[in-house]
Amino acid sequence: MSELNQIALKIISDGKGILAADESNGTMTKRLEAVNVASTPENRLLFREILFSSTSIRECIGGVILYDETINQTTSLKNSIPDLISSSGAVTGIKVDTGAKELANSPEEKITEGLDGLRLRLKKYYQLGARFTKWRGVYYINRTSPSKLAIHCNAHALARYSALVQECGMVPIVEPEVLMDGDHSAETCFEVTSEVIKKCFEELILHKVDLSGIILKPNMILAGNSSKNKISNEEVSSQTLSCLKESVPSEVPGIAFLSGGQSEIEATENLNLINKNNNTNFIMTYSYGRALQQSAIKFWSKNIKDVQGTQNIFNHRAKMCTMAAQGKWSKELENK
Ligand code: 5MM
Repeated sequence: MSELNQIALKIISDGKGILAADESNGTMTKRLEAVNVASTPENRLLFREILFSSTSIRECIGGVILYDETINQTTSLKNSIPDLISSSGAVTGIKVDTGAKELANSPEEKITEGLDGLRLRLKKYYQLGARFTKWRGVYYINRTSPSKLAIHCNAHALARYSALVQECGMVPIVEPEVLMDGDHSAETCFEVTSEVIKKCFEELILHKVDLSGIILKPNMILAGNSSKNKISNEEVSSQTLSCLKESVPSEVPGIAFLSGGQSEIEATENLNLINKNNNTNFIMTYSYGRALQQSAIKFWSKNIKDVQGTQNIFNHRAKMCTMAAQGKWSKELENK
C-alpha cells in the first residue's frame, strides 16, 4: 500500500465520509444571508468551529475540506484549524482550485482555474497540515452542453492538478460535477456522467497519476431538478452503480459522492441504497456540503449561542450519512 493509498483509506473507510466545508466566501455569503446572518470572517469561523469541534468529527468524519480563509484562521482556544481537526483523528483537506470561470469560445460553459502557481500553494498547505485536496470541474447539461471542449479541458486540468498534488504528498479529490440544473432525463445524466468520468481517467492515466491514491467525487445519476420524469431512489442507486462500474478503473480505492442540491434525506437514502446494492469493489461514501450542513446552519442562525443544540443536529446528520455509507440507514433510525 502506498502512503497516498493509506491516506485515502483513512479518510473513507469504516463508514467514514467527508465534510465539504470548502464553500468559497461567495458561496458562504449566499448560505449565511439565506438565514439572515452577516457573512463576516468571524461568523464564518464561528459556525465552522462549532461543526469541527462536534463529536461526529471523531465518530463519522474521516476528512474535512477547508477553504483558504479557514485553514489560516485560529480557533477561539487559539489552536489552528488543522490541529482542531486532527485532534479528533480526521484528516485536513483543502480546496485548491480558484473557481470555475467562463470558458473561452464556449462562454456558457465553465473551466476551473488555479493551475498557475499551484505547486507553491500546495507546499504551503502541506506545511499547514493538509493531507488531501479538492478541485471541482462543473458541467452543464443542455442542448449543446457539455461540449467536447468543456469535457476535454476540465479533464486535463483535473489531471494536471492531481499529478501536482501527489507530487506534494497529498491525495487529490477529483470532482467532476455534472450539475442537476435543467429538465434533462436520468438517461442523459448517465450518458454525460459516463463520458465525463471516462475522459477524466484517460487524462489522469496520461499524466501518470497513481489511481490508488485519489478519491473520486462524482454526482449521482439523477434526472434534472426541473424534469417531470424523476426516477425512484432504487433506480438512482442501480444507475449510479452501473455508470461508475463501467467508467472507473478498479485501482481507485473509493468514491465519495457530492450531494449536489439533493435534500439531506434524499442524499442519505440514495447513498444507503447504493451501499446496499454495491456490486463493485469501491468504497462508496459521502463528501457532502449542503446535505450535512443545511439543518445545522438553519438552527444555528436562530440560536447563535446554542453550540450544543447546533452540534446535536450536525451529529445526527453525520451519523445518518455514516449509517448510509454502510447500507445500514433506515427511516426509523432517522426519526429516532
Ligand atoms: C462546499 O461547497 C463547495 C462549493 O464550492 P464553491 O463555493 O467554490 O462553489 C462544493 O465544491 C462542494 O464541495 C461540492 O459541490 C459538494 O457539496 P454539495 O453541497 O453538492 O454536497
